[in-house]
Amino acid sequence: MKTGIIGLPQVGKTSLFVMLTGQDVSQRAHNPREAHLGVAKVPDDRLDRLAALYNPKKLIHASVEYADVAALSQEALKETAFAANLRNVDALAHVVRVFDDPSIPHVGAVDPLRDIKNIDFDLIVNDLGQVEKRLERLEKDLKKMRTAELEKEDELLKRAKIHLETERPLREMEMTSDDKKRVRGFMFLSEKPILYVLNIGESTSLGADLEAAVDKYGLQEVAARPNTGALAVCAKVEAELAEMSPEDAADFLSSYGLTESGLVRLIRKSYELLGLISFFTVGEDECRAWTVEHNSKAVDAAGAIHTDLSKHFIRAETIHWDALLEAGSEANARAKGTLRLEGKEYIVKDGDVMHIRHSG
Ligand SMILES: Nc1nc2c(ncn2[C@@H]2O[C@H](COP(=O)(O)OP(=O)(O)OP(=O)(O)O)[C@@H](O)[C@H]2O)c(=O)[nH]1
Ligand SMILES: [Mg+2]
Repeated sequence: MKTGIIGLPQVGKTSLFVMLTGQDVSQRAHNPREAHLGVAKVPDDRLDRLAALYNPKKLIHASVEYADVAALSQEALKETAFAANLRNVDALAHVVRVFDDPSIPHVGAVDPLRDIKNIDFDLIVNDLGQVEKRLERLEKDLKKMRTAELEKEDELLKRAKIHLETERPLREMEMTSDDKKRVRGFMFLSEKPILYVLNIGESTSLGADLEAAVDKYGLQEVAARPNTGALAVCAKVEAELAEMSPEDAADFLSSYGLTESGLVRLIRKSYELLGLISFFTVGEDECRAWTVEHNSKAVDAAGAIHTDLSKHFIRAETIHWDALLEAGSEANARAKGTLRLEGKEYIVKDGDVMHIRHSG
């Protein structure tokens, strides 16, 4: 999974990127048209606790890729390299300025809703340009030859055009899975699921402020739209957290009335937004988290590990992570009957531990 970090100038995009990936970008000469690319480990307490049981040689968390691009504007989007960096991501994280700091200029007073509308507008205009170009081409092609497929595409893009012209992003347009396949090649920017990340200032009541931020800035309605989410983080505090030992970080968090870092909340929200879940494989060699889509079957989960495993799938020994911890070992769980054998069609649950039996 790859997420593109977007936003207006100087809102904290790179700060967020550094907090997520732990990558030091300060020393790198940064061509503003090139993206910083980095990988964030998906923190998962469940996996850590399973690892404590197995003491494996390797512990592998799931990971998410992030691209930190230059500030977004209609002009920037016209540049092929800039737009290309964003087209190939699965989701967008739009960093919105809330923190108050007179030394860091902003487009005006702090107004998250205005900034959200403006950036969404730029994405919409870019998509509209693409749709219009394709429709012109289609009109010519349809004069030469009418095929059912071309007509369907024409109809869909006309509907998309009307939708975009009313300043609504494509992520809010109803599309069947066939429709989605038809437009996949365009990699429309306003179609991508989006998470609005409010970057709020430091305060002594940070825990409460983070929780209240979405309501306070009137984003409840926006956040409830299809394929959209919102949450608040404090990039400044997160940057400090990133440099601490786990024990110090826990103390530091609780001094702000927090139990989790913004990083954990942000990644969880992204998973929710993209409809993703995690399952685990465990053993003395390796404990590992895998990412699959919500409602995946056991055979698809096997395929996420290796295509051969889905081909030669027999059964999946399955147990929920907490039941395994409670039993203390797979043997105990088997004796208790909490370790089950599931078939290909079993719908994997978030937090399942699976061992795929195969004939390959
Ligand atoms: N006071 C305060 N300053 C912040 C916060 N987050 C980021 N900043 C500062 O804002 C400035 C811009 O931060 P960046 O992370 O570089 O922002 P950016 O969006 O990547 O900026 P561009 O790439 O230039 O558009 C830096 O000086 C940061 O230290 C915050 O929560 N509070
Ligand atoms: Mg930056």
